[in-house]
Amino acid sequence: MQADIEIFKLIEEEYQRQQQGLELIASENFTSTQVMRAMGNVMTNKYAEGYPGKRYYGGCEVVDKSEQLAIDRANQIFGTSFVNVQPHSGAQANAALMLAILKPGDRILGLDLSMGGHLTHGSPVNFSGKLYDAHFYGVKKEDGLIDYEAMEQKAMEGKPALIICGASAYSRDWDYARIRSIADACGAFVLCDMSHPAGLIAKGLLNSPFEHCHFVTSTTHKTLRGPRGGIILMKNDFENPMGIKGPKGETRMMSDLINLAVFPGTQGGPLEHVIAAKAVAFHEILQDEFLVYCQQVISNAKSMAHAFGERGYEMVSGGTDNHLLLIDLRNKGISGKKAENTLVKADITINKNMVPFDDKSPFVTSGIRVGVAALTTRGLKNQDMENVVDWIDRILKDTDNESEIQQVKSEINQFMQSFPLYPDWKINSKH
Ligand code: DSN
Repeated sequence: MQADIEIFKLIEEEYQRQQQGLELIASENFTSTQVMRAMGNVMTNKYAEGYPGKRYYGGCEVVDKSEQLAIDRANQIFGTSFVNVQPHSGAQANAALMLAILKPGDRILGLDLSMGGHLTHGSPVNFSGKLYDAHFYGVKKEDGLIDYEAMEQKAMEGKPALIICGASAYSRDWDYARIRSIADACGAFVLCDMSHPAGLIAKGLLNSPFEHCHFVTSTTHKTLRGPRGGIILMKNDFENPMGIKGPKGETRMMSDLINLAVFPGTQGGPLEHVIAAKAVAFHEILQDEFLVYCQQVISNAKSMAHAFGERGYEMVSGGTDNHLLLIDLRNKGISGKKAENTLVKADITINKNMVPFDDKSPFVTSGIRVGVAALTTRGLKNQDMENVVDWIDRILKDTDNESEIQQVKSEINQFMQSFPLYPDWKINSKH
């Protein structure tokens, strides 16, 4: 068979792009070489519909062991009693969880997308807004913090079946105990989608949702620094209060309903190579080095907030508790779209983002979201955040100055050579 030169050339190009630029997309990270090795191997060949010990295919005895390792390690990290490691992504995890606990038309209450929420928390263009009756809470105009009073009022009036917390662009921690008490008062379940700060939660650096939220979902590739994928967790399993029975009339536990909602409910064969890579990432998260990494993430984010503040940038909520910042560019007279498109010319990757009470469309936006998880993996420290913000500021101060853009790009490319991404990287069409 002829080697596929085109794709392997593109993989090499993508490696060079990642190596030489400043990666500030808050949902991205650089996974380890052993995680990548676990993702590209013979396990991709295996069909394993079902769960360890209960598969619909023969020959699953090896992948049973690796999937069980992933499950056991995730439970160890989070102190949980149940985890499903099969969701292909965070969106799949949320779809399966909602399928397990809701009926079409049931009411859900999530953080508005334009205030930092996620598509799968009820957006009208997503399954969650099409299948369920989605309502939203937001953040307060005066301080950009979650408006728990409005959440409570909406919950008590609307009696949702599910309250969703967690966000894609919220830089502060959450009061899970308060959300649970609101849910208990209106008879709702609570789902925390911890995708963004999951790594920081894993190492105890942010409030834990597990005591208070019935269900927790996450991606595995953001601050958890694993392969692209999703997981669903519960601290305590419990009998489903919806009265759903099994084939012999037995009461179903929530864990059964969730497993059934992942497979066969929303997915077919699990990606056992990716599950093996999740297990590797979980092994890394259990090490002390990962705590040092997460501490540096938070510290870098605070240094970055300080540097932006010194240069007159306004941050939603005034700063950060986690790995990201949401910057409102309205006082700088530049849109998020223009900022994103200009910064990328200098090899700085961020994303445009709506800010609360935005007057621009989601295609233009008034803000940008920046995160430090990926740069921290590269080895950048507090003093480097000052340089990073300085480069961003030099570009945003004069977005039409092409020679300054090229100058910044060359400084960045030079600087990033000191932080090799994968020093022994080697890929070509023969591999
Ligand atoms: N797209 C991811 C993010 O950037 O936050 C969430 O799905």
